[in-house]
Formats: sequence, structure tokens, C-alpha cells
Amino acid sequence: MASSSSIHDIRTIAALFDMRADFVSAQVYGSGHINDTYCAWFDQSGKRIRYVVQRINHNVFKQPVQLMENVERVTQHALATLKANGSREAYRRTLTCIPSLDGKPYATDSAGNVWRIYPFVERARGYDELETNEQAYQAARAFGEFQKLAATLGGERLHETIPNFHNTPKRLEALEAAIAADSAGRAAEVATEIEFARARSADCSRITDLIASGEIPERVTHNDTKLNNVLLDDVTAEGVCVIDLDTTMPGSALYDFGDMVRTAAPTTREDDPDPANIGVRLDRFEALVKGYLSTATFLNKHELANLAFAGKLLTLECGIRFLTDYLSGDVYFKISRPSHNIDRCRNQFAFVKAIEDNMDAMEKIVAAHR
Ligand code: ADP
Ligand code: GN1
Ligand code: MG
Repeated sequence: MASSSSIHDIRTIAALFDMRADFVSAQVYGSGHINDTYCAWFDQSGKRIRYVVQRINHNVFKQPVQLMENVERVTQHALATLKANGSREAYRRTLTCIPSLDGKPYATDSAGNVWRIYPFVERARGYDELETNEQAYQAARAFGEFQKLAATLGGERLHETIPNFHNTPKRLEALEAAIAADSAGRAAEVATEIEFARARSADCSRITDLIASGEIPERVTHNDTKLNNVLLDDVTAEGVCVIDLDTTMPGSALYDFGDMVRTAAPTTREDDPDPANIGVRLDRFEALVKGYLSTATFLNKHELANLAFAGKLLTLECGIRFLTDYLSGDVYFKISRPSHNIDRCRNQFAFVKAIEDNMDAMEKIVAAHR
């Protein structure tokens, strides 16, 4: 079950890296659903500084070394670009990997786990729920800027760290397989949710069809642009650093915009168990559109025409994934209560319904700003 992280010996892990500092203490950190994340304090010649120490979830990411090759390339490119542009805070505005003792961007422990260490980005934080429209604007602006930067990454195509990650028709197939297997004996209790997903099967292939026909281009995208994957400056709210680069790989710009809508435009958090609380904040949606289009100036007409739809599709896809995991006995996403995945699924499907009810207004907002 993906319910709790085991507590690792971070002092021993940190000793595999070239820290140039003495280990002090470590705590479990953050609210990500995938990796085991720790905040670790070190004493560096008399000054306390902290780092983020992460174990890559190799149940989710089957090729962690390839994943780290991607992360190293993307972060080195970001750092070089920031420096070339004269940024005074280059090391705060991109993740950078602390090298292991043998000069790699990761280290493997005696149990075969792959670990990495990033400097902790200070005076900024990620939000599970937004407080202001300005935060939505700044977050979307930062993800657009990240895509722009990724567009200038030279060299080989990045590895696909999770093949077909946003292939929604394949996500629906996986749901059907989980229903058929019913390995946790839960299918009967979620008949309404299964019906909800099946009724929207035609929506699932819209973006993959546009990609297959060449109307929507493949780009290097982040693919996990949930709100807490961009750190906003504590004072200015500016999006200072895009994090969680594990799924940065070939994708569609629409996946990134859609996931921003999924996480920044609802009236409540992703796991609020009461669907009655869920609606669309059109003001937040407008802030996202404005922020994203202020930096993502490269979109073609098909991408622009599907921005609002992408919000619906990525929410539907995520709901399908939570439902699949619930049916499979909670093997993928971390949970902290037995109903967590089905609560998340119901929440996402309620948001899909709310988007459907507001689609005309959302399309008008996009039209006003494109
Ligand atoms: P997951 O894939 O599990 O979501 P993340 O890479 O998003 O893992 O990290 C989990 C959380 O840890 C983030 O949501 C963020 O709050 C925090 N975090 C990650 N990296 C950093 C960093 N370099 N500086 C500060 N906080 C960070
Ligand atoms: C996971 O890792 P995290 O918590 O930022 C997931 C996303 C989902 C999200 C739902 C690699 O994101 O795809 O949209 O949970 N990441 C992976 O909250 O599966
Ligand atoms: Mg994350």
C-alpha cells in the first residue's frame, strides 16, 4: 500500500554526496504524492543551511537513472540560461543537483534506492490551495516561462520517464482493466464513478488525436504542473522556481495548462471529500490564462483553442487515475486514509462537471485574452 513513507537514515544517505557540510537533522517534508521527501539541515562552516533530500519512487519511475539524466540536462540548461541572462539568483531560480561522491547527480543506497539532493529554495513556498489571483497569475507565468526555456534545450529527445503519462485513452483502458480485475473488491461500490468516466470516453482522445494529426506539436513540457510544484516568493508571489521535474519530457503544452486549471481554479483542495464544496473560480481561471499567455507566446491556434478544454480533460484524467488506484488497492498515490483515492476521484469528477457547466464562460475568457 502506498500509504506511508518509511523513515530513512538521511545522515547515511547524505554521506554519499559531496555536501561540504556536517549533517545536523532531517524531517519528512512536503505534501507530494510520489517521492519520499526530507528537509535536511547541515552546518556549513558554522552556518545552518538546508537541503531537500529525495528518494525517487521506483515503483512509479521504473528507470530512475534515466530520469536523473533528464533532470540534470534540464537543470543545467536552466542554470546556464539564467546565468547568461545575468540573473543574480540563478541558483534560487532553478533546481540544481548536488553531486554524489562519484560525481553523479544521484546516489544509490545499499537497498538499491536512488537518491538526489537539491538546495532548499528559501523565502518561497508551494501551495496546495491558492490564496489570491495574483498567485495564480504568477504560477502560470512561471510554468509558461519553464516551457519557453525547455524549448531551447538542445540534444537528444528526453527519456519518457513514464510512457503514455498523459495518454488519456490509455488511462481509460487502464481503468477498464482495473474494473475487470477488481483486485480490491471495490468495483461495486464505485459504479457511479465508473459510469461518469465511461460517459466521457469521447473526450479522452481529443488531444491525442490532435497530436497524432500533427495539429498540436510535441514540446518539452513539465507534465505535473500542480500548484505545489512551483515555489512562489514569500514577498512578491513571483514564481521563483519550478520543481518536481521527474516528468519533464516530450508532451503537449495543453497538459501543463490543463493541470494548472485542475489545481488552481477549483474552490477547494484536491481531496476535499464533499463534492458540494467544488466549483470553478472563474477569476482564478482568468488569472491563469493571463499569466500563462504572458510567457507562453509560442502556442498555435489549435493549442489556444483547447486551453479551457484541457482543464476539463486533465481533471478527468486525474480522476480516472485516482479511481484506478482505488480499484487496484492504493498502490500508486500516497494516501493517508482508506477513502483517500476515492475522495480525490469524486472531487475531480465534481470539478469536471463544474467545468462543463462553466465551459461557455471559460471559452469567453480565453477568447478575450488570446
Ligand atoms: P513529489 O513528486 O512527491 O510531489 P516534489 O519534488 O514535488 O515530490 O517534492 C515534494 C515537496 O517538497 C514539494 O511540493 C515542495 O513543497 C518541497 N520541495 C521539493 N523540492 C524543494 C526545494 N528544492 N526547495 C524547497 N522545497 C522543495
Ligand atoms: C502526483 O508528485 P505530485 O504529487 O506532484 C502525480 C501527478 C498527479 C498528482 C495529483 C508522477 O503529483 O501526475 O496529477 O499527483 N505525479 C506522478 O495530485 O504521477
Ligand atoms: Mg510534487
